[in-house]
Amino acid sequence: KEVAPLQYLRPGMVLLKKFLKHDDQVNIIKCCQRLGVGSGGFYTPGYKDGAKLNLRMMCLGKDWDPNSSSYGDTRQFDGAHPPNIPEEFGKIVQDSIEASNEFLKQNARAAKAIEEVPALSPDICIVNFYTSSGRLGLHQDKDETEPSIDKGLPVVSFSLGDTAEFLYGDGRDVDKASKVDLESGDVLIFGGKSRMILHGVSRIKPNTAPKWLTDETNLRPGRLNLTFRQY
Ligand code: AKG
Repeated sequence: KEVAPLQYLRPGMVLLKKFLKHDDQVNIIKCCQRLGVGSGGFYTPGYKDGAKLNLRMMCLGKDWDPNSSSYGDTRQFDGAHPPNIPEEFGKIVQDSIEASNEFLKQNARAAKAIEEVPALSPDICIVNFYTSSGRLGLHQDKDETEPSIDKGLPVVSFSLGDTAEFLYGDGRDVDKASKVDLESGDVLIFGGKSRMILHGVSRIKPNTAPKWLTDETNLRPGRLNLTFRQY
């Protein structure tokens, strides 16, 4: 079995480069395209003051409302129920956590501690689509339940399409944040000691999606990101 290169970014944070296989990438995009035009599909979220987020969003499993920073079973603005998380997505999430733990065990000495990413039963997936001008400010994912956050249950993120410049760190200063490219097929996991890191997307790099992916899915220029969490 081919082993994907894994990168240890900091305690609790692992990047699995090109972990999503060719067929997985195509299937995930096609599935999001199908769900995205159905009830509960993509919309442009906005805040009460009229500011719009610089992306299109769809929630699976539960709805996350950026205005109230809370989860619910239906969307406030149209009453739609979020579609279920497709089973095959959940399987890839489990596989990615197992792969991270294998890697962490092998690298225990380098990391100076034995760490494990806690298992996750994702019941929420937020799907974001960024066009080339899309971005997302530094923030923490803190609207899940206290037990979920206290246990450090990870956020698992899939990247598809164009590459994102992803920022992460402990403070709100963008200039001091660390930077890593998230390319199509990459899976990023942050849990444990990194569960509350500040993170965001500073830019999307145009024309970086693999050609085979856009050919096979007709994905428009931009980036699709899925983040799985447990409420
Ligand atoms: C979020 O949905 O909370 C994110 O931070 C998404 C990050 C990304 O697009 O890589």
